[in-house]
Amino acid sequence: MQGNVIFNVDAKLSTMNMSKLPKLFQVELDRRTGIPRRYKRKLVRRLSDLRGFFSDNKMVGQMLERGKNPIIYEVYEIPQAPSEGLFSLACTVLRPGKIGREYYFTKGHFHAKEPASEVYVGLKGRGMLLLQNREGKIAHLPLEAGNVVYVPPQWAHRAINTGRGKLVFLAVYPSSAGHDYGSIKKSGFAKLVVERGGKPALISSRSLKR
Ligand code: M6P
Ligand code: ZN
Repeated sequence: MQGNVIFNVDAKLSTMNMSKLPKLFQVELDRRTGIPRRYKRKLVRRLSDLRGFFSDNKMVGQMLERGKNPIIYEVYEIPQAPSEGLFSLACTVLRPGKIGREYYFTKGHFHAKEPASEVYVGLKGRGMLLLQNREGKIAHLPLEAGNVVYVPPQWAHRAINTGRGKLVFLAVYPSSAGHDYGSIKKSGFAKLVVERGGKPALISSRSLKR
């Protein structure tokens, strides 16, 4: 079948030599969970890793003291060497839940090396992406099964699970982008997403900070 080439090359992720250009690969996403069947690295973020991020610090402290340290999210990464023109992939599984009234979220980050865009593809569940630029301008967009969100350079981004099930999404970003968590940890996002009357609502972060 000339002119109709189908590639189906195994990822061989565990043996990938990061100093060379990546090989052709494809990877299947598990239909039920959305998780890639092959990945290089898995990150697990528990409540203790998000100390200082949720507005109700006191509740976080009390939970950890009682030995309650739930998994908030997991990231399944298929990284590439940090060279221009390469993309890394990451599938995040953000659990449903709240700390007080605030829904579970990812830490959120600016890219360390600007300008770097990112694309989020919603695979499962319901939630939103909260964005904030360096001038403090804030925006939010739905992030859910079946939609795609484009994150332009210089916007910090945080995923929030406002649904009852897991929120699963695939991110594609330049492998040299890096993560700047410090700016967000220091200043925080200007808005929080909380449950109000059974529905998600955005409120000013100053109104809940303890
Ligand atoms: C997405 C990508 C990753 C990121 C992950 C979790 O998959 O943006 O780069 O690591 O979400 O987000 P965070 O790093 O902010 O905790
Ligand atoms: Zn990013």
